[in-house]
Formats: sequence, structure tokens, C-alpha cells
Amino acid sequence: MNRRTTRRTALFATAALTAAFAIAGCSDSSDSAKDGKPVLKVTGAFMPQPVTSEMAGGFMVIENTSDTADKLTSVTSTISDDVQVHETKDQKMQQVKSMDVPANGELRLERGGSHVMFMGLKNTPKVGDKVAVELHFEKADPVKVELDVKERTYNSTHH
Ligand SMILES: [Cu+2]
Repeated sequence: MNRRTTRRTALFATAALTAAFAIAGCSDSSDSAKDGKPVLKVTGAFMPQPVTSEMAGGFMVIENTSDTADKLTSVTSTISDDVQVHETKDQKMQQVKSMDVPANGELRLERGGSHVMFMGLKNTPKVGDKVAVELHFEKADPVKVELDVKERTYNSTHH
């Protein structure tokens, strides 16, 4: 398929989709704040350069500026088929099914605390690289984030 054909197909699909929504009458609810979904903002996302390809940690702050509480339910990435959300208790980390993102609050994924853990890396990123991840939430739409790969001692979420 050449580029022109692809583009025309995409345009047609969009038009068909718009028509379908119009017929279903779904368009009038879209004016309210993101359909009542929480509004999330991610800052300071980074991954310390992994020592081996076995695993890597991911850190960031997920800010919720809405009145609706949400939960981080999973993380996906092209770098690993097994990305986990870990909490740290008594200096031991364990996998959890979800993590709260409180209304008008934030979820801090930081060193020594909760974090994202990438198991079985498909490659070993170096300082300066970016690792793309997608965060999935119970209510909010998925959020795509790029983690900056930093030196192993780097800490952006430190206060
Ligand atoms: Cu961990």
C-alpha cells in the first residue's frame, strides 16, 4: 500500500467513525471535563541506567488535578513484556495489582518507595536513551510517557 492510499483509508475511517458517533448521539457529553475522567499529569519520569538486562526501575510523579480518585492498574512498554508495579515494605519490594492516584493529589514513584519494575529487558538502555511506556488507569485514558535514562545515582523526585 503506498502512502496516498493509506492516507485516504485513514480519512475515510475517521469520517465513518464521526458519523457513527453522531448517529449514536454520543457527542453531547464531550464538553464536560474529559467526560468526568480524572486529569493526570506525569512529571520527572526516569529510569536509572540498568546494570544488567535482568531488570530496571522506573520512577515518576503522577499528579491528579481532578476531584476524581484513580488507580494505576498496569504499565506496558516495548522494552519488557513483564512490567510490574512494586511497593516497598520493610525494605522489601512486592508486586501490587494497582496503586492509588488520589484526587487532587499525587502518586509518587520514587527511590526507596513504590516504583515501576521492568523485568527481563529486551535491551539494556544507556544514559541519554528514552524508554517509552504507557500507563494504564482504572478511569483515566492511558498516558504515554518517555522515561529519560539517567546515571544510576540520579534522583529527580528527591526533596
Ligand atoms: Cu521492584
